[in-house]
Amino acid sequence: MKFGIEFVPDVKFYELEYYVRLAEESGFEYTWITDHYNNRNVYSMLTILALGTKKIKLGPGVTNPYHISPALTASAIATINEISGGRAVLGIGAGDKVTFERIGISWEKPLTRIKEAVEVIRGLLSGKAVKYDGEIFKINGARLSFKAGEIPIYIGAQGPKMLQLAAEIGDGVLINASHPRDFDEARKSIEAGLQKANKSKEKFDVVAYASMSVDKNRDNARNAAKVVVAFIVAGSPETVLQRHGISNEAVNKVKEALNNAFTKGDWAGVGKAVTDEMLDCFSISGTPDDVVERINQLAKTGVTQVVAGSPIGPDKKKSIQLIGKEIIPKFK
Ligand code: F42
Repeated sequence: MKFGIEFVPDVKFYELEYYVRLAEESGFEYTWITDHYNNRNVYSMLTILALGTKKIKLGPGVTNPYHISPALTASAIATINEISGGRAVLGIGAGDKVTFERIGISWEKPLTRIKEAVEVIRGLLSGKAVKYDGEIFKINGARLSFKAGEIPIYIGAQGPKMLQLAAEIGDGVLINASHPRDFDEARKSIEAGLQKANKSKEKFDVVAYASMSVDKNRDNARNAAKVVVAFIVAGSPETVLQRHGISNEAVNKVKEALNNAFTKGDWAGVGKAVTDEMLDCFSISGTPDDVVERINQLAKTGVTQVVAGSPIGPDKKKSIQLIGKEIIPKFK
């Protein structure tokens, strides 16, 4: 089992560098940096991380093929690969509808756009001149002027078609989920995609990109995850909520609590609306032993990498060290 860690670049570069170096020292093999227009630029931050670390693999988790051209994505990730001495990984997904609306991007044909973007990026990273006449992207003999090196491409996916596409064209898939039920379901689409592309599953990285919260004290860990889980519940598709038996009534209570938090500052109300089932379904939260047990369950569904996503724990520094000391060694 490989371990990764997610960071949102909503902190100063030196703070992000501190946490990623701590994660590297704690045994994490990957760090994935989120990409939304309103946070600090993902590639600027990855440059700092590439210079400040020695072995951790690093990349966007995930960028998207809407707000910049795939040619720019190829150039940016190849630059990170050069600066980091060959440690870059590219995570790319359909992007986030809500943030796109703010910058006037319409979320059209995400599957087609991802497929074409990945094909263009792979062509450019191979060093050859790319001629591509796609439905969305038209490339007329573009070529990078420097060697990119080998860069794995992972696709962020939840829906069945995107999961299948990720297996067909990607080196891995980053799935925003924390529960074995979700991966049992995802496995069908992944296997269909691998079969269609005649690829072996041994080389394909199935990544549980999970909300995680670890602490020696179970209650502290689980309480720290409540706000993140509330957002996940509020944003989850109907199919996922039904899969976990979360009622519309319970979801509406969470949405209402979030609304009150934003309008009246009542964040305590959010904690009350998030149930234990929701925490179990949409996060990996608890003591190190609880987390090890869940990761073992995920491994049985074919997961090969677990990414510790927000909040990581009540105290980020202590939780990163705790994962390094009491969880990662159990899977070496
Ligand atoms: N999004 C961000 O913007 N920034 C991030 O930092 C970020 C991190 C991240 C990490 C892990 C992860 O798994 C996702 C992450 N995301 C992030 C979200 C990501 O960008 C996507 O929004 C997320 O993965 C949801 O995408 P999805 O896999 O569910 O695909 C969407 C588009 C979907 O609805 N898919 C469905 C499906 O079945 O896969 C339907 C697809 C569809 O629209 N089909 C149409 C059709 O007609 O079939 C259109 C067909 C066409 O040509 O596109």
